[in-house]
Amino acid sequence: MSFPFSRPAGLAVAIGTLAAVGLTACGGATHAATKAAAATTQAAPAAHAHAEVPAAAAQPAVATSAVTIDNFSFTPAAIKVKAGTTVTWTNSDEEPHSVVSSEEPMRSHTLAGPNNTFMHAFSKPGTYHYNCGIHPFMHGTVEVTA
Ligand SMILES: [Cu+2]
Repeated sequence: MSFPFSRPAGLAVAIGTLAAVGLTACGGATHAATKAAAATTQAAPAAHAHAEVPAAAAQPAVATSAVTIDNFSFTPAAIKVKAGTTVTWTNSDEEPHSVVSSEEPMRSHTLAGPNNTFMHAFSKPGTYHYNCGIHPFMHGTVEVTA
């Protein structure tokens, strides 16, 4: 690209004119859409990161004695009960699951179909981790308070 101006002032005018032309040419819907797309692209990773923070954080234990197994997860994953409470797990999935723990010795039958509940009484205070014996990636905890 060459400018038919010899003086710096003329060059500045030419650049200013080109910039104005560029803005004008870009001033339509296409430019607005590009800006919107750029804004969306920048906002998306931030929103994604924000969404991951609560999921990664440990969830507070819910005061309940009923755990539902749904979509390959124990819900709530962390519960809190008083010592002596009997906790009931109910499998709402089509898939069979079980409840197994070595910290609080318990091993349920396979929860499936009409035989889809398991009950276990927790007598000693402590925090007990358990998992599904069929899907070890399914975790839960029972916090037993005095
Ligand atoms: Cu399972």
